[in-house]
Amino acid sequence: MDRREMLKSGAAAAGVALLPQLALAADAAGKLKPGEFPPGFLWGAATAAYQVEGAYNEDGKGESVWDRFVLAPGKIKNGDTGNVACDSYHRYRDDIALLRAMNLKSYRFSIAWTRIQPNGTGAANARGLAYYDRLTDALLEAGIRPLPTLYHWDLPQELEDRGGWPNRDTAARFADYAAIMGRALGDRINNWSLFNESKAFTQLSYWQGVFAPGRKDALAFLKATHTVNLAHGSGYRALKAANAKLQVGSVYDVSPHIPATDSPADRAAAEAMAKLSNLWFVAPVLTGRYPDGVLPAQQQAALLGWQSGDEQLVRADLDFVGLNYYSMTRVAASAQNSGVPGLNVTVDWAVGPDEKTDFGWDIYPQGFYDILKSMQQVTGKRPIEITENGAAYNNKPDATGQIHDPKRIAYLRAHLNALSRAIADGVPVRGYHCWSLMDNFEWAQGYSQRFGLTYVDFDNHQQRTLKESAYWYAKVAAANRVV
Ligand code: IFM
Repeated sequence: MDRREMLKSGAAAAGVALLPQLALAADAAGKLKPGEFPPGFLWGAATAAYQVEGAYNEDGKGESVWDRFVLAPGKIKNGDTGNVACDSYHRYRDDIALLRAMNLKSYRFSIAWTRIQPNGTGAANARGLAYYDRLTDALLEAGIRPLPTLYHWDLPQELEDRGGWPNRDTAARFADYAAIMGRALGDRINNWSLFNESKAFTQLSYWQGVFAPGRKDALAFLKATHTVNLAHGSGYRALKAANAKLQVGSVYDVSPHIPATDSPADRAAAEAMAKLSNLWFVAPVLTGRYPDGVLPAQQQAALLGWQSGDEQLVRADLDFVGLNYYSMTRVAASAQNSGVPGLNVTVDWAVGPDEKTDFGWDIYPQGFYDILKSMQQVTGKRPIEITENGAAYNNKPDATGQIHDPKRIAYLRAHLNALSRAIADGVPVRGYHCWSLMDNFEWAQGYSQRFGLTYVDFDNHQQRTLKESAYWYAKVAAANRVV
């Protein structure tokens, strides 16, 4: 058996055997004690390309919208950029050592489209592909399942110049890119995610204007949502055409939407916003239909740029669903229109009575349980993976160099207990990824918000130090229960 063949069989061990595991898990679920997880549960950690890789212009990489956006004055706290970030492009072996130190068996990372197609179209850049080839092989050698996301927000700038996600053609470009990746790594990577948090990036990038490319145009946002759904369909088909055995999922950020008061207006606003945020992507992808009651029915097709036949094109019969959970969302009715026709709402993540993380987000573990139960009504029997959950706490090393982050441990403990309860109550969750493996570039917040289990010293060659929470999480993964 040559090395590549060995890695392929490693891939089988690290990933393909998930279906039998899941059956086992479903069997065991009802018998779980509080804080326990089913046998074979996958423990992991997550990162994303722009947030950790650095090497923003190496080996033929093209410019992404984030490479451009961070240069605009005032967009990113302290003027930070992801040019170097955690330097994972050069230090991925150190990152894998961190995963191993934490007894983790799954690594969720993302692929930078601009390393593969520098301008978003055309032939693959061999040096960019080679990086993900090396990363994949090194993970498999370490017995860790690679779980790549194709799109974690770093659109090639050239595609943005052609209209970005509001331009329907971007869905076809995404499918070309997905096909390249499926052909290049589908022999060793079995589980693929199409998108990360379609809701967050379309709302923040095209509606609120706080993420790259910084557009504030509610109508462009609506078009973007539909192109992203078309790209789910086209990307799914492209991966399956590249290799019919691939298991294809996508990652959705979900959150219970709680009315600010009990008034009928606030309740209606929360309900509409919940549909726009929690269901707007997963529902069309699984059913071919958008949720009713968000856009005025007569205008919906025009607002989305919907064409006849799209009910088939958006469909992707996902093999698994990734869910990210951080906090709840409070919603109130507003006198002003949000820019989206028919939607008069104000939204706030941090006005509840609960304790907050350092980012100011409400800590609400019950919401994790609630949203899993409600999403299961949409996703049915499909396996779910928690693809992100975590908290920003900005603890620094003490005099001995150790990082004590008891609040992160408390946050994770409470959320894992809620997750264990949801699994015991029948939600088919097969894995959990903490956000994040390490401190990294937190988008508009730059390096000011630290989500990592690992401390990264950005002033000292990106030196990595496991935090107290990492040692705790390692014990959880080894014991397969909350400790
Ligand atoms: O850092 C982000 C990640 O890129 C997507 N999900 C939320 C995280 C914390 O804000």
